[in-house]
Amino acid sequence: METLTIALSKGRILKETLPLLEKAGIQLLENPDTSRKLILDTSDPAVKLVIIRASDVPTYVQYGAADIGIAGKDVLMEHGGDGLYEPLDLNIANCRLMVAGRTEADSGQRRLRVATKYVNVTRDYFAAGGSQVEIIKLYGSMELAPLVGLADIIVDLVDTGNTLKANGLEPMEKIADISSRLIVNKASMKMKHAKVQGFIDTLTTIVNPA
Ligand code: PRT
Ligand code: MG
Repeated sequence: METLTIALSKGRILKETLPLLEKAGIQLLENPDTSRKLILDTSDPAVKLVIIRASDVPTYVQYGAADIGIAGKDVLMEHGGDGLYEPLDLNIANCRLMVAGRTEADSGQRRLRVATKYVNVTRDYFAAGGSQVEIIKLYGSMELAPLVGLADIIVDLVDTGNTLKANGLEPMEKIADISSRLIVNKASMKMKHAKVQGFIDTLTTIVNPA
């Protein structure tokens, strides 16, 4: 039997993906919140989900460890598009990638320090604007960096803006609108074409009903 392996992350992406899969007739056989399994069976014996870190999803799909993945555009911009097709915007887990800081941020003569986990995107964004910045790579809680003097500004995701506000930070510039995308391994697209294309078509109709 030809199987389809779909990689995605726990948390908001899984939560917003499950209703789409259900409309496609695919249900999880166990509760992902309580299960410790990393490979989840579904009601379709030919479809399995693998649950991994959000930032690892493009890597699994690029190398063919999963045929299909669901990843935020932020993660895809940072990873680059090697070995991947990106056929469908799922319009879930929407937010914005922004520059934020304290309005009075002023580094004086030295280069602005920017804390972010999006090192590649941040470098390209400031380079395109002609600014030389020093980038400080963090793995989380970027909002803390300006408060403790680690950085002048941050590049992070913003949804409601409540996290920025709670930490005395303000949105300054929008880098990109973000949503989650379906990504497909290029070899799977060839070798399992009917199955993969069928899945893309089904989800396309669910996400963009005529
Ligand atoms: O932690 P890990 O490395 O496993 O991954 P992750 O933290 O990136 O995973 P997860 O599940 O938190 O996010 C997965 C994806 O969800 C991201 O890659 C985005 O594409 C998408 N997404 C959508 C968001 C948000 N909205 C979001 N608001 N991801 C994170 N946030 C965080 C943001 O970083 C900030 O800390 O929420 C906070 C801001 O929210 P507001 O509402 O206070 O503005
Ligand atoms: Mg997280």
